[in-house]
Amino acid sequence: MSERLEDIAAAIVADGKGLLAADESSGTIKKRFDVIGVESTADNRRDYREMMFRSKEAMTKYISGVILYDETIRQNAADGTPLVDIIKAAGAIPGIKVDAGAKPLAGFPGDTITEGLDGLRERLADYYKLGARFAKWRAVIDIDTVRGVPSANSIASNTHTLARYAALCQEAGIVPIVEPEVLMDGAHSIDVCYDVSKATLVKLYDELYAARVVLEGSILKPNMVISGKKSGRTDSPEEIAEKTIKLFREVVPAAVPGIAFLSGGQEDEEATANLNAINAIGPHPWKLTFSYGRALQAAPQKAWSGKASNVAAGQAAFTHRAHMNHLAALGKWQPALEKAA
Ligand code: 5MM
Repeated sequence: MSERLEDIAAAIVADGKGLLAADESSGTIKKRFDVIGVESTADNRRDYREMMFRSKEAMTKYISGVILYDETIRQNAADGTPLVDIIKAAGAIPGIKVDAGAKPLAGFPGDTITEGLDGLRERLADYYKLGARFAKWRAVIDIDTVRGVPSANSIASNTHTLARYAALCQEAGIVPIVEPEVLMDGAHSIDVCYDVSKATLVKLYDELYAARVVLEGSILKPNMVISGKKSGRTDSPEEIAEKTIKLFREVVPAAVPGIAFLSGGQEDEEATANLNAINAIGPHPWKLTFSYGRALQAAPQKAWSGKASNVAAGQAAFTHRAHMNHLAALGKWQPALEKAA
């Protein structure tokens, strides 16, 4: 594989391929395992992730790269093979989450700031040696119109931090995945989501330019433009696609090679249907694909449920979701394909 940032970024968003976000921190993976009644031990976390990374069809045909957590990038499979080597053997690219999580933003109740810049240059050099060729940093922008959340200071601080992270990544030969997640947890309308996402992305690209980040060697990982979960409204895939693409055409430079969406709490099929609708109204100046965590993993987690005897079922569930999202990334998915499976 070429080591040019532009080539790594292009490989991440190769036609019909997307990212598996398997970078749950210890607290998050424990929550996921609690749901399926599995204890969150290092071995169980390894077994679960090894199951996905050894899903040959998914990893060779549909998944371009995997976002790992610090523990996972250093872990070996049960037979002693580094997990990173299993990912690379499938032709996928190992990546790493480098942020230290979102913390309350002092002076701005309800807003958060993502931490993790201290020592990042040294950590990136270490992760490069461990095989990572891309990284991810997630900024969290909540919406609560009653409380005035997000504040302008939250958007400014988070986008500035994302730009500093992205510049450090590129200095280290690592492609930055830039993730400003506008949460879909609130009671807001799709139009409020549009406005907040637009304010965030306008500021983000200002900051990335100011930090001299080479856009051709970066990937955007955004939310879709969608109503808040507590709004009581379910938007059609067509409306989500139309508003999401309108926003991106206004604010995301064409120099950005790809946009890899987060799923943000959408149901599995919903995330696939929305991605498909977005691609169905192309062509677009950027590749539009998936970087899903929950929407790729909910089904395999349930099918596996911590039992070695369920590994094949877990792999089948993971492969199916990866396949459906592969088709959606090409605008070729149809609901009937879910039933057929
Ligand atoms: C897989 O979840 C990632 C890690 O979350 P924590 O740091 O909170 O443990 C998360 O960053 C994820 O990559 C993105 O939010 C996208 O995941 P979804 O589930 O929204 O597709």
